[in-house]
Amino acid sequence: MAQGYEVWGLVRGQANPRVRRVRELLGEVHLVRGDLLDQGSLISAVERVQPDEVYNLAAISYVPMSWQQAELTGEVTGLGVLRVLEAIRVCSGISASRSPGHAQIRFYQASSSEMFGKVRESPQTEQTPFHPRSPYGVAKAYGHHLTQNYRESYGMFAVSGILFNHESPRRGAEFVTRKVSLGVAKIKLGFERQLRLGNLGASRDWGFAGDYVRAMHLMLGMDQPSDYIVGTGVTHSVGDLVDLAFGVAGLDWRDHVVTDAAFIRPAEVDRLCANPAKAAEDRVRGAGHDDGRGRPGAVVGVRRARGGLVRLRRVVARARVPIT
Ligand code: F7E
Repeated sequence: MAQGYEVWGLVRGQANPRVRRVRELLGEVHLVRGDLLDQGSLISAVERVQPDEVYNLAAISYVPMSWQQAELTGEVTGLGVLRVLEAIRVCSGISASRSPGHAQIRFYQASSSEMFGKVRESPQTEQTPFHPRSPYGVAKAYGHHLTQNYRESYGMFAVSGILFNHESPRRGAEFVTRKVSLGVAKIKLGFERQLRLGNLGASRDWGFAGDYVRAMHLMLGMDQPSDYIVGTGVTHSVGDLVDLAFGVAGLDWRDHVVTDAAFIRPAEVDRLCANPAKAAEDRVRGAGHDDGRGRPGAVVGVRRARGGLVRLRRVVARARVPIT
């Protein structure tokens, strides 16, 4: 919005209690109704907003949930991508015989390092084959390939950003970074004695969400559509994170952390590490840190200036993504 964008967020459900929180946090964001499970509602949303860019960040994004609700994960995280792409295609009048014109809607798909799963090589590049380890990773791989397919089939400006873990103070408390930081605070303040965690041996390439949102925006501003890895190239274990967080509070994690089988996943992604060389080479990268207040929604659309004015519309669709 600071860049002159008009931002639209997609909200679903009747009397959705999260809408009030979005309004409190992001009062200038316009809201439009729609659901990734409902093709017609997405067509209506795109028709109403007339976005220049659409960013699909919507997903059931908590990986353990994807084993509990595998079908729903496939519907939202996988087929939801198809429905957004179809809404754009239909509203733009694109068909096998009619390519998009010059002022086409640009589409960003939030793909995930979880697609690499049981990694074939390290660090991972845009060429590394996928071996997803969860229904979430499988659904994301579908969305990634579909985005490429719509680009190749219809000439759409559709790009897939393969983002490694990205964190901020707004991250949900169920994800390990916030679970650890909040857990340490509660123990330090005497509210809790223990922190129950799963696999401390897993390693992730953690980056800052604010930077990665800038990278998404830059991707849609490229001359040609292309897919990019976004990550730091530095990996740490969950154990390292725990050790550091307790250390900052002057505590020894061994006195408080308990391994709980409930948080061990049926199949784990052991170690992820990005090779973001292509993004760096093409200058697709976030430009420094922000204050952490900017919260990505689920679908973002950008509209370029016409008649000298920069006007940006951004559709933020949330499908079962907790707003905290
Ligand atoms: O787990 C381990 C866990 O839930 C990180 C999502 O945004 O990033 C995120 O997926 C690691 C895993 O994130 C606990 O087993 C240990 O190895 O914070 P997480 P994630 O699964 O890596 C990717 C890129 C996405 O696309 C996803 O949408 O930490 N771990 N003990 C634990 N994880 C959790 N949540 N809770 C624990 O107690």
